[in-house]
Amino acid sequence: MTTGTLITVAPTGAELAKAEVPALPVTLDELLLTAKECEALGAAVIHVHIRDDEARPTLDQGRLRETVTALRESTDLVVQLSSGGAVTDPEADRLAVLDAGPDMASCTMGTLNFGDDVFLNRWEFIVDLHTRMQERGIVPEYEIFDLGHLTALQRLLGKYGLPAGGHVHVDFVMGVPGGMPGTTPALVAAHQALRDLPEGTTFSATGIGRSTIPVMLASLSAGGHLRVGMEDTVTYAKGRPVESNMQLVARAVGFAQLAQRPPLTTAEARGLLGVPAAGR
Ligand code: KMH
Ligand code: ZN
Repeated sequence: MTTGTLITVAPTGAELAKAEVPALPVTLDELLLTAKECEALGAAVIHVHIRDDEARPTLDQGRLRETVTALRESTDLVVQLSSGGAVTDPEADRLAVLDAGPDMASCTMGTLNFGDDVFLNRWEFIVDLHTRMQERGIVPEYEIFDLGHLTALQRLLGKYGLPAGGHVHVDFVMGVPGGMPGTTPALVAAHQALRDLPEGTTFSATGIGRSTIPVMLASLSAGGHLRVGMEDTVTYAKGRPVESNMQLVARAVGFAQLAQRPPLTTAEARGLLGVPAAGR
């Protein structure tokens, strides 16, 4: 059954430089303002990467904890920390992200070329992430950059069981140089492959760069959900830089309403994903 649309905002990422993209939220204050405004527009989940005082990506434990606490105090958003970090982050630091106690964390389902870099996700590392999240009641979002990552997820769930919360949610990250393209046929192929996963598995999708709109439309028409944000897209239209994450969320909300699948509230999103209710 097709429901309303889960909208995730990914406001910062680890790849872009503040000097080149001044609208990128990098301080805690900028992140909180973005979070509150995106929630008011219709976002229900925030996918979080943080930066240090020089705006460089960091997995500093103190800052992660402070960020989770502050987001919980000022929003009802589902707080999803990135365990992907930056391509240079060591596995131990990426696993330690879970110590900050988020509602959710990302879990990338395989290694891939990532532009000129390599985004390393060894099988044993994936198993560690999945089982630690099970133990701690943290709900994973499985990041799928390529079709084979869904096969790896099928293997993971078969060997180690369902995630915390019992519901499987994946995110198709499309259009990364080295992963699947951000096209309708690729999304249809990924959607078809969900048949091999547990009944009721849900998906969202995001298209990097100029693939953002085709992926958004394809996902909505296939019954999927949406992730948008400056982590993935910094050009709004040809020759027009993105002004803010809110601009991207507002566009996604507009498309979702046109599709007659309006944004899910944060409470509805928690119900869908198996994340416990907000404590505020
Ligand atoms: N920054 C990328 C290397 C995730 O957040 O889990 C990994 C990434 C995926 O963004
Ligand atoms: Zn990310």
